[in-house]
Order: sequence, then C-alpha cells, then structure tokens
Amino acid sequence: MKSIQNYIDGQFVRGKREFADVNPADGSVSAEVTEADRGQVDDAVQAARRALRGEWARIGVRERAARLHKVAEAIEARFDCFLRAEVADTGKPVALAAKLDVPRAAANFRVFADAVKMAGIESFQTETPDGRSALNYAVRKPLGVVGIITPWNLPLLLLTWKVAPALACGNAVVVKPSEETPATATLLAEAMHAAGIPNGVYNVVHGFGPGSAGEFLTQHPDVNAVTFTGESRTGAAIMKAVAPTVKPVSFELGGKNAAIVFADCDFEETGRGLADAVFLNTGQVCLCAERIYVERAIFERLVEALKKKAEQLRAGWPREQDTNLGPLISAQHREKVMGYYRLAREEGATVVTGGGIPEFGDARDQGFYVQPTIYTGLAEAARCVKEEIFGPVCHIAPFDSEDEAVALANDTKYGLAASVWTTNLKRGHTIAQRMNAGITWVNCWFLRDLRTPFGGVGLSGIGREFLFRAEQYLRSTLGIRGRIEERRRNSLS
Ligand code: NAD
Ligand code: 6OD
Repeated sequence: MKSIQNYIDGQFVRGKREFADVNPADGSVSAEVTEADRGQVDDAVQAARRALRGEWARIGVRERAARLHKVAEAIEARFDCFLRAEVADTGKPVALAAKLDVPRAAANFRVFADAVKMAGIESFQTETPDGRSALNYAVRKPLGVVGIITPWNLPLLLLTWKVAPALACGNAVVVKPSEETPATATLLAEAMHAAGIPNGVYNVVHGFGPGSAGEFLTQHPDVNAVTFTGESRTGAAIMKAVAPTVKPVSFELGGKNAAIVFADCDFEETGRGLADAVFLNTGQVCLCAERIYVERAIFERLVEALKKKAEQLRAGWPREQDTNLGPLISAQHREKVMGYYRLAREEGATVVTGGGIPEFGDARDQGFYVQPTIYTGLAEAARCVKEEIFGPVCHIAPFDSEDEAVALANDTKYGLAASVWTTNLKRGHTIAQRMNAGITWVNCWFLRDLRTPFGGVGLSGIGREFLFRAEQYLRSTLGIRGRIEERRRNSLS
C-alpha cells in the first residue's frame, strides 16, 4: 500500500496514526496517509522559522524567482505523476486535470515569480509646513511563516495558488492539504527539492481540521498568517482559532453563484458556457453557477438545451479520455448533495433531469457518483436556492427585467462570482458592475487572468489573490519618512 507522509525540514516523516486516502471512483483505498500530531506541526513551523533565517532570506528576489521557475519545470517534468495522483485522489476526469489542474499549477509558479520581480513601491513627496519637503515610502518584508489550508476540489491548483505568491514574497510555508486529497501536496515536495528550494521553506502536514493538524496550525503562535480556502463555516472556525494570536487571514470561501442570461445572448455559446459553469468538475468548483436566471422569452428553450447537455455528460472511469463527469469527492459529500436532491423535491421543485444516483453494474457503484441535475419551480426563499450544494446541480428561474435579474442574483449572503450572458456588451458590463460579487464574467466563465483580483464578498471571503498586489503575503514594516534637505526654490523660510 502506498504511504503518504508529512514533509518537514526536507524529510518525509511518518506520524503516529494513519488514515485512508479513498479513490472516489470506486471507494477503494489508494494510500495510507500519516497524520501529523501537534508536535510534528510544531516541528514544521520551527523548520520554517529556521529557513527564514537561512539561505532563503539571503538569495534575493531574482534568485527566488529563478527557483520558482524551476519548481514549474519540476512539476512539468513529473506531469504524469501529478496527473495520476490528482485523478486518483479526486476522481476527476483525466482530460480535465491534464488541461486545468496540472498546467495551472505550473503556471502559478511562473506568474508569481515574474510578478514579484516587477513589483514596485510607491513613494510620495510631501510638502512640510516649514517649506521643505520629505520623501515617504514603505518597505515591504515577508510576513514570515504562512500557514496554508486548502480544500479537495482543485487540490494542486488551489494549493500552488497560495504557495507560489507566499514563496515569491520570501515567506516559508507550512501547508495542510485536505485530508481527502493529500497526494499532490506531497509530490510537490519532490518538485521543491529538485528545484533547489532550501529545506524548511516548504513543509507539509497531513490530517484533519478540528483537533488535528489544521487546528494545530491555525493556533500555533509562531505562524504569522493563515491563508485558507474552503467552506465559509470553516473560515469562521479559523477566525476564532487565530484570534488569540491576532494573525492576519485571507479566506477564499463558498459561493452560491448566479448566472444571468438575456434573450439576446449567443445561444449556442451560452449553452456551452453554462454547461461548464454548472457541471465542470462535477460542480465542485467554488465558482460554479448553482442559480441561473433566464429572460422569460428564452426560458423554456434554455432549460431544454441545458437538459440535453446534462444528459450527454459521460460518467465514465476517470482515467478514460472521453469521461467528462467524475464522482463527488466522498461518501459524506454525496450524502450532503443527495440530501439537497431530496430537499429540492420537498421544497416543490420540478426535476428537469437527474436527481438520483447512476447505476453502472461495475465497481463504480461503490464510488460516489450522482446524476447531473436541473431543477425549476423553486421559490427564491427555498434552501436549495439559498445554500451552497457544491455538486452538479442548478436551479433555473425566469426573469422579466434587468432590475429584477440583478435583485435576484444579488439576493444571497455569499458573493463570490457571477456571469452575464448577452450580445449587448453595454448591458453586459453595466450589469456586471451592479453584481455584488468578487468576480463577474461577461459571456464566459472561469477565464483566468491573474492580473485582476480574485476573492469574494460577504460569506465568500476576505482578501484578494492577484498578481501585483500579493500584499497578503507581505507586510509593510516601516513607513520611511526621509527629509529632503534641499530647500524649495520659492520657500519663505
Ligand atoms: P472545508 O472547509 O471542509 O475544508 C477545507 C480545509 O480546511 C481542509 O484541509 C480541512 O481539513 C481544513 N479544516 C476543516 N476544519 C478546520 C478547522 N477547524 N481548522 C483548520 N482547518 C480546518 O472545505 P472543503 O469541503 O474541503 O471544500 C469545499 C468548500 O470550499 C466549498 O464551500 C467551496 O465553495 C469552497 N471553496 C472555495 C474556493 C474559493 O476560491 N472561494 C475555492 C475552492 C473551494
Ligand atoms: O485557477 C483560477 O484562476 C481560479 N480562480 C481557481 C478557483 C477555483 C475555485 O474553486
């Protein structure tokens, strides 16, 4: 049986307890994972602190960036290993992981390595009352040890999205990947080593949240900041855990994202875009659209088109190239999603398609598949319209005016993402600016450009991830106010 271990100070380290890494496609155990206890989390944090006083602090930004480029190369050199590990852990289709997860992971290191070399510091010349002037500027330093806690839906992509900027800014990290998907964070340790990242700069501790590695990390007094992606409820628990040691946090949390579709949309393009927005990664992307509002004139036609797309999805084995729908991550998550499928019926939904569990007649019946599902007819106050389900499911409702569509879309405690579909670009951008969401796409979805900010409002998060303002991984240590001794020409003094 494969064994997945902690990675502390450049060494793979076994813990006292093991837990199973389950393949969601057939429920088989693919590896034994070692759980880090409080002492091992402390070892990892202390290793990171030592690393901050060593070579990593001395090499400077140019060399740091060069090594992060090497990490990207090392990921690519192990492309097939990462691909196999990610597919076994998540059950996601291999074609998706090959296009999205592994390439974006490598890209994350390149993008942040290049960005940090370009990052400048603003300075201000201040006129002082005595008629002279002063120069004001800030100096940025690494935060120190950053604790990184990540979820299971896009394990490598979301992990590297935090690790790359943190390291680019000169920090050292201790990462706690999801207990459901421990493999690629561990493989990344090999890539770090191959790229010449000094021991202790990148550490991995495995385990769970409460009473385990996640909590030990957030409570640790020598962790200087915590960055977390996961459920809003977990974000709230982490806020409490960091309060006594007053750590800065950045949170990418849940969503109940809306898509607004106007009758003048490019119907074919919109159908394709929405099918991705609802069903990609079995709906387990924080940005997925679970609420679709459609202008009444094309409501029936759009429901029919999306039904057809849902029924064409192929829930094959993840390793087969033409599979485009994988299982959910776990038996527990399937129970949650099936709970919402049952609730939708109780709340009076019309089931357009799906609502159940597919039958295969092979080992996939021991996996965690659900049918892609579309509902109509729910009241806006229904729990299935308000709560994040995180599965291959959406509710579609009609609207009659722009104002109504905006009000419906914004009627949520979340505020992560939205999309607007129309060939009237003026309207597209006007509506986009009225969305109470961290990111709004117009006629596309999940199109990425790391130069624009990413993050949510409301229950969807705190902080922004993006290129030139990786501030959450830096601190301004001092505002320097330097006198300019030269007197101004027209000075009265
Ligand atoms: P989760 O919150 O259950 O777990 C995420 C991580 O937090 C795991 O590593 C887990 O072990 C750890 N954890 C749990 N409790 C903890 C605690 N008390 N202290 C410290 N660590 C703890 O989330 P999940 O089920 O893995 O992921 C799905 C959720 O993540 C969805 O809500 C989804 O919307 C959200 N998500 C958000 C984004 C985004 O960018 N906004 C991206 C991906 C996923
Ligand atoms: O890769 C990205 O650019 C991105 N925004 C990923 C977010 C995924 C959320 O589940």
